[in-house]
Amino acid sequence: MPQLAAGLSAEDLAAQSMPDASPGKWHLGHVSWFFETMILAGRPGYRVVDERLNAVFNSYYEALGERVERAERGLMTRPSLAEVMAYRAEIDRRMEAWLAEGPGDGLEPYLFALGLHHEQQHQELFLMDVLNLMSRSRLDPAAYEAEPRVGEREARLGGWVSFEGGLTQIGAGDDGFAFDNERPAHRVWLEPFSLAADLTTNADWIEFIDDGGYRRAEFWLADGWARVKAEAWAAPLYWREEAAGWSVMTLTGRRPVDPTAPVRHVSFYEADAFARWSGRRLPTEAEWEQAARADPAAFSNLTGEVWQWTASAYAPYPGFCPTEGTAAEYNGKFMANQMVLRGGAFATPEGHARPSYRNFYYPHQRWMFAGVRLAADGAVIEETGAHDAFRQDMIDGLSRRVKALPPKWFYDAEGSRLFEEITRLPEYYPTRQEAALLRRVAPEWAGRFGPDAVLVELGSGASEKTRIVLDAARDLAAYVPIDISPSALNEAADRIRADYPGLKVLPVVGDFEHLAPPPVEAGQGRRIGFFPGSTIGNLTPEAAIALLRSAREVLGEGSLFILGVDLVKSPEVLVAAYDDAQGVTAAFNRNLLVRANRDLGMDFEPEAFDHVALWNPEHSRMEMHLRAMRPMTVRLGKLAFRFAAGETVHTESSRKFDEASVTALAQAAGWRLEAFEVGPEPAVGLALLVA
Ligand code: SAH
Ligand code: AVI
Repeated sequence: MPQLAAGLSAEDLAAQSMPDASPGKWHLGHVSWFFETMILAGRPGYRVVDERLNAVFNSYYEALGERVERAERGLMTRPSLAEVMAYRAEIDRRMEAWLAEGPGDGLEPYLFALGLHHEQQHQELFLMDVLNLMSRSRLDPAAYEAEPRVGEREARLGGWVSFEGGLTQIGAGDDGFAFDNERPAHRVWLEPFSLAADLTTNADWIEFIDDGGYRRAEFWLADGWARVKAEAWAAPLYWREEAAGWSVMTLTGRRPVDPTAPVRHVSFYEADAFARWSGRRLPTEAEWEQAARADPAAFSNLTGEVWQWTASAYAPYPGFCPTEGTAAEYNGKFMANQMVLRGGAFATPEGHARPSYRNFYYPHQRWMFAGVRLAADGAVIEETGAHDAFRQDMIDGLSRRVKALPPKWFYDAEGSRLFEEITRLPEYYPTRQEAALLRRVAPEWAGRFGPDAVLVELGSGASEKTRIVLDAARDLAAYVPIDISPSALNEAADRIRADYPGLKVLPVVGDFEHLAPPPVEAGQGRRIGFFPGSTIGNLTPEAAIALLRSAREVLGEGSLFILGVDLVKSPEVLVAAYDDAQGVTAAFNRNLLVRANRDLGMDFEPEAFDHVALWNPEHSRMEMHLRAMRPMTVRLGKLAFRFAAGETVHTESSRKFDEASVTALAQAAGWRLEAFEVGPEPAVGLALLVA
């Protein structure tokens, strides 16, 4: 294992040699060599195209003599690409002649199918290796304009899928192609188990990181922990922490980490540690296969996103019999010290994967498109809650090691009313300060809107500050307030209609993290996004980038965006603003539990939770928590969630910005920062962004 030399960053380490990857032209030559060696060379009197290429394109077949070591393939200056392509063309010609003659009997038809499936495996390896190569360049080059992928990502379903277990059969039957390692089909006994309907996401992974996942030995296998330390692992491969949040190297270049996307490029050790941190485990390969056969529709992205690590060591099935001849070395000789992955990745060629497919890698390897689907013993829940996002978020949030709920659930009618009360508190400066600053900048900024503009407001609430913009932009064609709280939205829309009779008011109840284009009645005028109140600070940095990115796409080229942000200031001022003397913020916080009791039939005792407001300097954010005063158990249907005395549920983060972090955020989302205005103390900022 490499030692971490003093002064060597994780990135420097990543730039060190990569013994597992090969150049693209090696893959091109090797897959044709495979047909020549496995099929053509077996024919009597066959003369190979070029003896010298055998050693170059032999991957790992000891029976075939000398070869270039894998770690040395990167030094492959010759044969040139043209020579490799000429070799491929010659093998294609010979294989076509072979096909025209008709494959012989015996093993030949199987070896031909094996050659095709082998080539498909290398199509994926090619992309893994290209990405690794690109990741080593300081220029973050994009290998492709759009990600080469087999299909669209499937939407999240939520929840767990439970299975009774019992006696079942896994492995490939006699029909159709399968690799030797998938056979023979055989019986296994399974205890009751559940599998997550969805893959583990980047958001889940960031929580693991934020909770010290890579710093706490208690989650790790000994070998994994040794890797963490020796190679300074702090995140999945290709991730980098920037001012605006995490970024990741992809086949389309370096991108902000998409919190909703399945995590990729994690090793078995990381997958296993994550599962332990989650209070769950990895599935065995038999559980995975049984679930995929029994109820594929109950899962999202079983294949087509990432290979999923299992807890199963890669070992022969009972009765395993390697393919005869040279191909005996294909799979069987790797059956020690590796772990099985199931599923298939976005880069796996169509039709290549199947439920019995056994992919395998060493537990420390990370350059594959590998991720996680969690498993658990027994039944986790009886029904999935795809229809009920609040319920799903409650289950997800209370199941975490560090309990957390998304702040958007604060805003039922009472929550929206309490927020309005907060805006009038002496300690809560942001609303007053922002309104004053907006009065100062609105006339000039509104002058840039042009005729028939459409004002699209995110998280509009009572639409009070909106009036300042409406007063400054008298020729607006339409106002589209978007809010998750129907009561606040509709009451505000009625008041605006009454006070601005000429204006089309088109309210949309919805989640601004899933933005839809404005209603057609709004017309085609320039879109002006308006996102005041520092509500953007309630999102994680990654989600904030994703939101601004999608806003840019939905509002279109030439649009403007007015973004309100609260600025970093002294912790005393901040804490007072989130822990007011009258206890209104505490009531706002506890109302989340009142709402859960009413909407989900839960049995929280809101008064048994303390309101906690604290400044987190590491993440530059105010945090609100609800802290259990004593041990308690709360129920959601048949599910029970335990709180230790003093344990908290993290209910909200309010990130505080400065000009640099706002600039980085805007840039990461593809906007240009046209202006940034700061008001008097306690200061908030307003940014004008241009698409
Ligand atoms: N813009 C107002 C209100 C801010 S309070 C102001 O500056 O004073 C935050 C508002 O965003 C609330 O009205 C809440 O209902 C809404 N909200 C929070 N999360 C949301 C989400 N994910 N989608 C849509 N609206 C949301
Ligand atoms: C809506 N949002 C920006 C408010 C904030 O300051 O984060 C919500 C709030 N939470 C406590 N007080 C106000």
